Amino acid sequence: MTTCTDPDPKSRAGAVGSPRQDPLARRHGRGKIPDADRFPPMRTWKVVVLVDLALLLGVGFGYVWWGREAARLSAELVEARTRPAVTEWTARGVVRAVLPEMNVVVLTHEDITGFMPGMTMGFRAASPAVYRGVEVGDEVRFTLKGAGANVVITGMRKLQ
Ligand SMILES: [Cu+2]
Repeated sequence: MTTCTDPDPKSRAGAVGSPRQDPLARRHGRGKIPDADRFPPMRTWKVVVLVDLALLLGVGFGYVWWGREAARLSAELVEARTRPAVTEWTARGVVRAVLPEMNVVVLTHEDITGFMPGMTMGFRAASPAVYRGVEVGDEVRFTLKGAGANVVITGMRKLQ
């Protein structure tokens, strides 16, 4: 007899299994109001899910795009760091040989500050025009241009 008159609400909640006391069942009852019929809860859920999906896709694609962009930028940065800068030097030298078939001029050149000490060596010419009119034994002033060891003579002028 005590169980039927138990005033404790917690023990009543234990009877939630019955459909009359289920809060969801009560909600369904409210769904029968005409206004709620015009905008069924399912449609709102569909919209929310679709918007969420669209946002997720948008953010996902943006993330992938940004990831690729970041990778490309860092690769470019590494390349720019390792690639030697294009530099130009001017020095004096004496022509030892002109090899048009190789497009090379052999010069004994003075110290080229910041590049190499004085020596005799061959340089590639940017074009045959560079050594046109230049003969073995001529003292010349020449301009080198390039990056690292990859340099060419871009100009050569006979002195005196
Ligand atoms: Cu040299």
